Amino acid sequence: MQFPPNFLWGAATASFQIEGAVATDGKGPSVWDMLCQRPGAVFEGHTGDPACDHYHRMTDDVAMMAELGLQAYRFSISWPRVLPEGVGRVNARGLEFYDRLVDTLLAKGIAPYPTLFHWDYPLALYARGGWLHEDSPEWFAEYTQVMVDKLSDRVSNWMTQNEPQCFVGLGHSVGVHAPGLKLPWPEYLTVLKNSLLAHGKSVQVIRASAKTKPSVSFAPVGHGSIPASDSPEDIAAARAHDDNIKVPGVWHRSLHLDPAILGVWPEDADRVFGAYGMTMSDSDLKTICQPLDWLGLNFYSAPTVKAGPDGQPVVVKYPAGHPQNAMGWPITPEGIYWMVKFHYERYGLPIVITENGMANLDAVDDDGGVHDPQRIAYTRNYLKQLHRAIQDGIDVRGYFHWSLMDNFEWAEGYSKRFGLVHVDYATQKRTPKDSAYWYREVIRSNGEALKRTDSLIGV
Ligand code: IFM
Repeated sequence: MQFPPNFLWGAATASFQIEGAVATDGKGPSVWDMLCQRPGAVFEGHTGDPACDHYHRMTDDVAMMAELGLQAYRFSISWPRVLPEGVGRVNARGLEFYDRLVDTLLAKGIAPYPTLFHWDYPLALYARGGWLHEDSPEWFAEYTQVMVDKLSDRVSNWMTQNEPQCFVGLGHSVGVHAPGLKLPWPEYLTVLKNSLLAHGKSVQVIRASAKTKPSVSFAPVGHGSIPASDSPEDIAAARAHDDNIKVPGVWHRSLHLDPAILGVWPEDADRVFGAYGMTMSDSDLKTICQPLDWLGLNFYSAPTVKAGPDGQPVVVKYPAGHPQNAMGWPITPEGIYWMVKFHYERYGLPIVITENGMANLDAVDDDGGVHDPQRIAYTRNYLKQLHRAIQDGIDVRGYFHWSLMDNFEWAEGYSKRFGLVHVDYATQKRTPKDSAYWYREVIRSNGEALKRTDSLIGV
């Protein structure tokens, strides 16, 4: 079972989830620092300090990545570490951290894949209105310029934003992510529009200023419904379940991807959200829709969908006891196949899986190892389905496991462990789990190791 010759194997993290050092070397606070102080917002009051203390342990962490055979590393840049007020004054020490990170990765032969924004929005800009402010797209463009000027002589692969559905929807409508707002739909739509304009302007800046030829994308949540059967009706229903907007909601894929990739505001978005006064002009869409080189997709779980008597999608409930991860998310390997298929058919861009993995109840065993056969089985089965998609002609170019190491899982604090590497937060000891050694074998064999079903290869 071979993946294509240049297939890229990596792992991913995000700044707030691993760096710690939330007020070190001139870093400004982010909206996540603020939300962590709100009683009840984050599991047991956990905060971003010290997380994995990666800010101080970066060199060793990169050495560990090299030992694990990673070819690429997806990380995010903390906007307020670089621009403590969000715009204006640059914090040289913050910038220097990412400069060193890139050099350290390159010295180990690991390709850097930075994401400009993975949710740690500068608190100073939030105080000025945040994503509701009409200047917020420009603020993001200014920040992009700083990073491109600094890193683009060595970095060519850029992602603008991670999972806009989450920071827009969970942050500004559902209220469980920072900044913890439950805005009415009109304001939600303003945040959505400004985030889209910010993405577009950011791509423009990257293309205009990069010193090496850039390859640009973003990393939305990948939705994929699994058809209940191979019948054309069920397949059409599963596709419609992902594409159609029937009621106001924050997860609709096409609210983000249609404007950014197709340059259109979906008709059913107009129908469902039209009453809330948001307008999307041709000139907005022109700014938002910039050419992308590939599409990053984060994928974890999918519903199964069948065609109802009228052909409309109906979600089929998973039976009691269906496998799930420690977040309670159903384990659905086939979902990644349908997710990349439906996205490729609708958007036509080459795809990179920018996140995929599972939270598990991992602990260090008496023998000093961390044995996580569930994560190995999960990843093996998802990767086999990804391979199936490639065999079917879908242009998938890479896979980043989420996550390199256990980290701050947002509102769940440190209670959920997604890493290939176990982190003891009290001592900061890193212990590669069995899955890390297994993944190294998968990378080394370019997928051939997936044919084996035992969990101990490479350990
Ligand atoms: O930890 C998150 C990540 O920051 C964004 N995607 C989903 C992961 C697991 O919840």
